[in-house]
Amino acid sequence: MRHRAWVAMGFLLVVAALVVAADDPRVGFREEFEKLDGWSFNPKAPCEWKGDGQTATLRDLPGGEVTWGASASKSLGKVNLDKYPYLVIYIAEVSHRFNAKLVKGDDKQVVILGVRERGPVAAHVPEITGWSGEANLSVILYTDGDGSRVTFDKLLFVSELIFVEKPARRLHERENLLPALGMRYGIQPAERLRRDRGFASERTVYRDPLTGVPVWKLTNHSDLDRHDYYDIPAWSGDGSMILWMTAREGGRYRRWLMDANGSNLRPVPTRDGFAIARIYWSNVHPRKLVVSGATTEKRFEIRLLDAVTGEHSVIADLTKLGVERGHEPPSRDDRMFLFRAGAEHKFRLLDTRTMQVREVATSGPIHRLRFTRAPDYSVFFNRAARLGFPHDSWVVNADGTGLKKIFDHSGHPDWAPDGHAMTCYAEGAIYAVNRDGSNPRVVVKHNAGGHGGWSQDGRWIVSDAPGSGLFPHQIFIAEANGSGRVHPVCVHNASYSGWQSGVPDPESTHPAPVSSPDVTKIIYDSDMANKFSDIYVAVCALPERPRELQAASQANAVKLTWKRPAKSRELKGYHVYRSRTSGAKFEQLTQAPISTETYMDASPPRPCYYVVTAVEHSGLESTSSAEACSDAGWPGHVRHYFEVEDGELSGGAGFRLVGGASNLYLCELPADKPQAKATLTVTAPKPGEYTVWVRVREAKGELALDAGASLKASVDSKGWSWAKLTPTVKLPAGKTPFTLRASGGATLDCLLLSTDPDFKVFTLPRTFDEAPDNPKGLRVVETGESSCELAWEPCQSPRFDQYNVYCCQRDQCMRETLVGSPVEPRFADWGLPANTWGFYRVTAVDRHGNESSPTTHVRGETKGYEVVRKLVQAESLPLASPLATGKDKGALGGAFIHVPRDGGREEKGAVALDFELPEGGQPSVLLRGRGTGEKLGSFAASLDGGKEYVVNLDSRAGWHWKPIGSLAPHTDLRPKLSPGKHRLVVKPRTDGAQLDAIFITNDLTRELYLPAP
Ligand SMILES: [Ca+2]
Ligand SMILES: [Ca+2]
Ligand SMILES: [Ca+2]
Repeated sequence: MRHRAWVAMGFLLVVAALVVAADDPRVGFREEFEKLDGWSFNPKAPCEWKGDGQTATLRDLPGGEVTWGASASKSLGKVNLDKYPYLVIYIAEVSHRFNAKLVKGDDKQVVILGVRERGPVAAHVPEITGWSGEANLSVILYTDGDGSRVTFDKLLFVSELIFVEKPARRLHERENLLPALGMRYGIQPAERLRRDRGFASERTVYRDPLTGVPVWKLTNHSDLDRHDYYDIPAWSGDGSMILWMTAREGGRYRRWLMDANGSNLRPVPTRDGFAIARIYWSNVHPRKLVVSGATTEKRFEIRLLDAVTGEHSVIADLTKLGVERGHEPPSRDDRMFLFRAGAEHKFRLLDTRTMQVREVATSGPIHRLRFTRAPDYSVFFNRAARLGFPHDSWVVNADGTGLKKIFDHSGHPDWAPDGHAMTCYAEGAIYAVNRDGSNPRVVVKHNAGGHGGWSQDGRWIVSDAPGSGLFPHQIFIAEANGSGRVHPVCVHNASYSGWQSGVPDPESTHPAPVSSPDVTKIIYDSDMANKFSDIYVAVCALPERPRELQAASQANAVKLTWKRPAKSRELKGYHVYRSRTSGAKFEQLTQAPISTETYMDASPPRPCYYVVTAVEHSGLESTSSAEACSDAGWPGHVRHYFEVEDGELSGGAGFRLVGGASNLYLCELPADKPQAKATLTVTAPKPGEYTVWVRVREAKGELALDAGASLKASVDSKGWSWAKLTPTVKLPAGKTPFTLRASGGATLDCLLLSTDPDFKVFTLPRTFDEAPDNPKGLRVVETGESSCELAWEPCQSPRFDQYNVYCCQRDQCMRETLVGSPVEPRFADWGLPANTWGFYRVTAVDRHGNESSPTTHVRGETKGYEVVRKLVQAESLPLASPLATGKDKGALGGAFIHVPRDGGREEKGAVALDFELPEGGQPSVLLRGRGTGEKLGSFAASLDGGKEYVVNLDSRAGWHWKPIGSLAPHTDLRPKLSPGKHRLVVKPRTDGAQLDAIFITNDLTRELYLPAP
């Protein structure tokens, strides 16, 4: 199992020091597990229930119908929840996951979920359940995981919590939504993941638990991965590539690219040794980057860099211009650049057409500096809250005139794409204010907020929230038009940590969402899988579909023409589909997306029906265009679909983002808004008697359609269903307005119009509901100490999008978990313990979400090796002058070593550590320490007299661990050491640098949660 020994030891100390007195007045109910009577068990889930007079252990046994865990339940009698609202369970041991439910009458609710660590865990029962007063309660304690085990020490209801009793996660709160990936950590076998152009896809696709929209976890690496920031585009202008940052090359961030579907992870290509300092996507060239940096001759230049070929061209030589090296994001035409001027109250503006630099005075120290995005190059800055200056928002013209304060606040500011207004966070709300400072207004008040900015179409404000407010731990979009409506997109579950938290990069724990060029996707960061963040993308809309499809009959062929969608910056091309039956059974005619708005179908069967879709570079595909028929007069039946929310929604009707809706959106007709209606225009290709169906959810009462005639259906449905309206309606060819109302409230997805009254409508209006064939030839290619590589035959379906790889610890795969969604027919599972085995199977998924049946299982088994894990206290090593020992409660062993801060000595001493690696290999070396005062705590380390690596410990973060350069755990660049003895030398480089401990390991599956006191 995992190596959590230190964590466990730390916890025992806390618990030993803590005795809950029997007469504690805060305790209203107590179960100490001294006796084990009164408990009952699920007969379908065999388990063992054993006690030792102080604790009770519940263990899942093999057999039975329920193979995923075990449960024990007991009636607790009456508990006064007003007086004792907290349930606290002291867990002495937990092997997998522990959960608890409370039962009151018929109401059964999860109150504690997914606890993986021993210790007391608390839940505020009234807040979670809505129950109050004196209640007759039963408790169900259950474990997750085949063969899982949990040992209980105490179960209490208390009036208030003491300091060790931490509230449990709420549902959706900080839950790792891909638990199997959270269990896989350690060293990625980079050599196994190399592909032709870059590294293999790390993408895993899942559904958000809140809205059901697809979410792509794009990186799966134990070191830090993040995108840049909420106001800096992550996608290239055409949506084909993502620019991101990763520390996987050891120690510090480097800029990498990936394709928009999550494949081909690779460093940004550079040439001639040009060292990139700043990097942004060009606003003009869809696949180019604007970078600044240094040449090998120490010239500082701004360059235009082709992200595909790596070719550079120089935009400006900064060496002689007297500007600072780093530039801010360029103007919208890439012509103007902003530079800070150190601590001075001014900035510099470079016009690359004239190569003139203008100095512009500001009103105080600058915190953020940006163009407003208006065409006049006006500049925004906010003042840094220091030296008595407030944190407020200003604009100034490019020529230095018109300096003006526009708003008294400036939390996370961002500008509309046309520069007409700014938004920022203030007083629990997102505010918008015009560029001249007029009309300050609340976009949405949600009481906790975050980083947010405008979508590139100006329609939305995309934002995030920490664990509080109206949208805890969520990414949401607010309508920028002032309607006040907000649409949750997904749960990010990032920790939102501060600078004192000691997490490796606090900024990477703030999701900082930013949308893609066509606003179909939102990228964000989250550390939910482990402390070292990863990049996620939530799908928030499908691409727009092609317009005005026409079919023209020509001799033996049919020529199709259509119009490019209005919003199509990310468009890769189109797919053309044909069927003999209107509305069903379409086959894809195009293998790869085509880039023209025309298609010639030679010798099709007649009559036949066509639809066209738009596909973006990420692989997302639109819903189908309106149908066209090969023959005039539309022989055969008509079956046409329309999205209800595309209509005009009025009287309190709104739309909502829901993963299960045909195009991710539906129309909401609230029960308490009798005037709510949706009016949409439908087009009938020929006159006739039409039947209308509507796809509904959460619908009650009467659904009424005014289509000139009046149609009705009685609805009563919580889940999705199709309501058939009666009677039929006689429609002319062409357009007819339809108005829909619901007497008891309903949500409406889409509508089907057909001349075929007997049509069996049961699926989504997607044209394709057939799953691809399952992948063939799944086999284990190679296994290592911590990895298992699989391969299979490529999927042949032209609709193929990705594979899903599932893993489980037993062949029934009752609780198998998703571990990856690669696009390649190969996958390396890694971060596995040595000497362990599991079963894998793989499915194929198409662009419409249809998933094939799985392959049969293959068994993968990792190899064993001798694990070395050496934790050495710095204070235990022989110290050379001027090194001295210091004491601190936060240091391991209560002590550390340092160079005392008594003024700039040349010689700072060194410590040497001898260790042995019996099998040799590639060890990781980490230092625990901190800086003091303003300075970094800086050390140099070398192994066996080799190259010196610098490791800088941030003063703000307190005591923390950091890997040494290329001895970082998560890189394949670590030196290979021969079996036997080795020597590590660590030298302080700054006065006041404090070294607490050194950790050396060859443990490939080591979690980076290192020991803390
Ligand atoms: Ca990561
Ligand atoms: Ca819909
Ligand atoms: Ca120590």
